[in-house]
Amino acid sequence: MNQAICNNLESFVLDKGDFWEISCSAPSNIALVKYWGKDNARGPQIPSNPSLSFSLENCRTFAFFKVSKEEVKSPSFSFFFEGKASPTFEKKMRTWLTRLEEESECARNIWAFLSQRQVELHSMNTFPHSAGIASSASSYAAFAFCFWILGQRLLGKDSGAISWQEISTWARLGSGSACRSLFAGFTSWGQSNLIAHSSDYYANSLENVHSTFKDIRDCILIVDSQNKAVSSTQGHATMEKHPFKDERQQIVRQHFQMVLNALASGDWALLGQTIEQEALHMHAMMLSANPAYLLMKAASFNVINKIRAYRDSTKLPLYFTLDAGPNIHLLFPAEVEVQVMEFVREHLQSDLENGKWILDQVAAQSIKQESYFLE
Ligand code: 2P0
Repeated sequence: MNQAICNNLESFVLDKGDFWEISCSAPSNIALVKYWGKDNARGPQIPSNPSLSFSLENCRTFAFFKVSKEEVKSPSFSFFFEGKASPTFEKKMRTWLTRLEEESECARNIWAFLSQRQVELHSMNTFPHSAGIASSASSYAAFAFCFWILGQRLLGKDSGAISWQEISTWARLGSGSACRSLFAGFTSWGQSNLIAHSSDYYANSLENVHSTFKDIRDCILIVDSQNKAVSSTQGHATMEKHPFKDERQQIVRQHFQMVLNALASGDWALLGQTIEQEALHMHAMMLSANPAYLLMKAASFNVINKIRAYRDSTKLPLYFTLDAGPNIHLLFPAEVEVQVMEFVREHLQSDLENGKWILDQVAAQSIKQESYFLE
């Protein structure tokens, strides 16, 4: 498991004399049961419903964090995305750290320390921007880990155990779905009587998963990579006064239970039918919001219809889900990869933007001690 692999906290920190350099990579994730709507009355980033996802092995964010050890006369705090200064990300990081300060004493110490130091944050993704892959999930997960590692160093606890729940909580405060990216394999987030120790504050690894799903493939079919007209954060907000708010809660909880049953029993058909229903239900919430909006494109519908027709004729277990965007995640077991990828090339590629797709799979490890930026 991921947790066993990174027990040595010190290995994430390089001592460069006047500076510490902390780096790691974290995976993005794709939800099978969607976090859609927040319960703002109960605190920041509290989900309206339990959600469930798996982490992606290859779609990752590399985070690199450089901080001066001693106080400096002119403290600085800057963010570089793919090597270029990004004031937008810098602002997001500041907002996140301020939010973290309110929630955790350890985070308060970190922010107080950073505000007297020279700080550089760097990130880059292994996947293209706006490809239907949640870069906020992998970014906040990676930086939550880096900040937490610094916090342990400041407390002199370099050799202690990693508190995945605390790091997941910190990531959630950056972006809800990020809390699920701290775990390999399948993950759930949100209080549910169906899962012991489940919480609205952090995610947990889902243990009861049949071996048939352990090497699940996800071919991400890029229909459109333009920025979305309505962000996920805005989308969550439309659920506050949504005319089908109560119905959504009832149905998403049914989906959650059915997906748990399917994952435990190894039932591909139940899993596949339920996740398709769930993805389309979330998009139906967008269509019926006030004001209504539509993130799927004509090609999204073409691709879905072709997937269903191919499944009907071949009886192969391939199913789709969508994130909050137009791109299609095509899920199938590893043993049918050759046939499915032939189908993708022959029948779906013409519907895709520049014929682009990304083949990924369930992550065997979440946080990795690696960096694009260092030798
Ligand atoms: C999910 N999504 O469960 C759902 C399904 C998109 C569709 O979580 O406002 O970026 O930062 O907490 O986590 C996207 O929303 O929203 C999301 P914030 P987030 O993956």
